[in-house]
Amino acid sequence: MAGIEERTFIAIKPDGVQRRLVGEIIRRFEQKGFKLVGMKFLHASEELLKEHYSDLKDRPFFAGLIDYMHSGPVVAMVWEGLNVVKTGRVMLGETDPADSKPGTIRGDLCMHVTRNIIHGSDSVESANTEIDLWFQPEELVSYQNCTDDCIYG
Ligand code: IDP
Ligand code: MG
Repeated sequence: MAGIEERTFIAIKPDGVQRRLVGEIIRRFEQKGFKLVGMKFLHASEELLKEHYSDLKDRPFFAGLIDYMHSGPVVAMVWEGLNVVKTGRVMLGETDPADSKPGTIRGDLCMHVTRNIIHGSDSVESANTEIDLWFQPEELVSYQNCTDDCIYG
């Protein structure tokens, strides 16, 4: 089906890892029906994080954001599926957990904008840039998902 190969970059931030929310977050993407095509656990360098958040470099919270993201390991993932960028953002909720509806990851699992546990790409273009930044091409696994007929018809 057209569009089912769209990809997004999702990262569980250091607070999500420390709070043992890795399984809960992965469960939500799996149960929705998205396909995992890349995943690694790493302590990201400040250089990588500054590049990842380069659009925000002039914001007053930028230094604190980099310190937070560098405070511990993260889980970096690539998920694939129909409208995964947009739907992924809906599943995350709003940037500020206080504005996020119940049922969303941020709405259910966190409290403050500086500790909002998860990153998700905001457009197909930024998803592709972020995937290229965080993953080598050979780290993305190509395989057939045998549930495609059940999920997409
Ligand atoms: P997003 O993560 O929902 O895409 P962005 O605006 O891209 O939100 O901001 C990136 C990250 O920067 C947020 O997830 C959050 O961790 C942090 N952030 C955004 N706005 C603020 C703020 O006003 N104060 C402190 N941290 C912020
Ligand atoms: Mg963003």
